[in-house]
Amino acid sequence: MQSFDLKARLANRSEPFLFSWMTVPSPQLAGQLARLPLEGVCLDMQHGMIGFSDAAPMISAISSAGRPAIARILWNEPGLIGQVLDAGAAAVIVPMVNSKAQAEAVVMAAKYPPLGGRSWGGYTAFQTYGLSPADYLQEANTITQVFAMIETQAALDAVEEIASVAGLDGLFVGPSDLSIALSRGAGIDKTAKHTLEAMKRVAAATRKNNLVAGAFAGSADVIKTYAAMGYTFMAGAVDVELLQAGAETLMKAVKGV
Ligand code: 3PY
Ligand code: MG
Repeated sequence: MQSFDLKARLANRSEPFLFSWMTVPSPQLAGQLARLPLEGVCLDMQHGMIGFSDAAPMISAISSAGRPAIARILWNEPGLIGQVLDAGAAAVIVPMVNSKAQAEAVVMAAKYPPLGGRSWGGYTAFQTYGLSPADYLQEANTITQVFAMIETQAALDAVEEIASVAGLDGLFVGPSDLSIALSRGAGIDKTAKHTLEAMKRVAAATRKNNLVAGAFAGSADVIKTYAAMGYTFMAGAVDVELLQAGAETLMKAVKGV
């Protein structure tokens, strides 16, 4: 039986919800990260090395540790959305959602009627949430959180329309892709003026529609900057970067380098 209520937690916007970000396919590491003092674990199935057969036991390890498993899937494809939700993911983050129609397609795949048209068969999800199939059908639209990524010029241009799509739970900014797009390929800068201006617009669209404002942040400084703009659902620690930081801290303490 699941011990978290992600929707209720995200409704409390006084305290940001910070989660780690995994690129390495390992259920053991997923279980370890789920026990760190962050509130959830996201599997990056777009740019990490994690395929669905890796993700299924990772989602189970994270859920068993009492944390919500979040999946950033490979692309905006209905089959990929249903697959991770059926495996028990508590939230799905869908990359490159560039129009209202694309956001409607996300909801169609992720939510059961009357909001959408998700296909039935979440056998592992029933177990994860400790619900009978009949109860899962009633609860699923609430317990699974769906985020559309805003990370292109087209998405930014349409962000107010995207945010108005019924059934979306939040928007999630990909500041790397967004800053590349806004600078026409000149650079990646998660806190450049143009990036932050765009993110203010995204945050305003979430506020207007009572959606959760999410973003990939990465470091403490970036988290604080985004939190001050109203972002409350943020990725704060990438698995391989945590290892690197740990090794660097050790070497600095021992050898001063
Ligand atoms: C981006 O910043 O573009 C992302 O997709 C987050 O990793
Ligand atoms: Mg991206």
